[in-house]
Amino acid sequence: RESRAMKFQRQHMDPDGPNNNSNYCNQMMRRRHMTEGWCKPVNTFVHEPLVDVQAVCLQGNITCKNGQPNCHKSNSSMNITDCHETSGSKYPNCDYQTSQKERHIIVACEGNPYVPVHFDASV
Ligand code: T3P
Repeated sequence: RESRAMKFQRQHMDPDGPNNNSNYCNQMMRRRHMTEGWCKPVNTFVHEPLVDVQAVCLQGNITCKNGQPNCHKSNSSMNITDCHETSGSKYPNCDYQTSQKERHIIVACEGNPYVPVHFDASV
């Protein structure tokens, strides 16, 4: 079965993107299986090398939104794309707004090796 670390990569890693395309989120949310059973309402893709995102687990330690102590904020801003479900989206026709940004990312990390398992926020 899919580990939490692999799930993070499926949901949040796209080192080669973005493809500068307003349909990016519609395509990627479907391709990465986040439109099966429901439309995942908010999801961020990170366009940086995996090693650089994994390294965030060694960077500034902060409290996660859910109160757990294992979140980390990237020292540098990163290229990301935020996908937000539109008001007109209706499952199974999941529809997303695509917004490219440069932000510091906040991820939760777990395990040994200590790797990202959840995307908490961008700031
Ligand atoms: P996951 O835990 O699988 O990474 O918070 C609920 C989900 O929304 C969570 O999924 C992360 C995702 N999310 C983003 O991907 N980007 C954001 O900026 C925020 C706020 C949430």
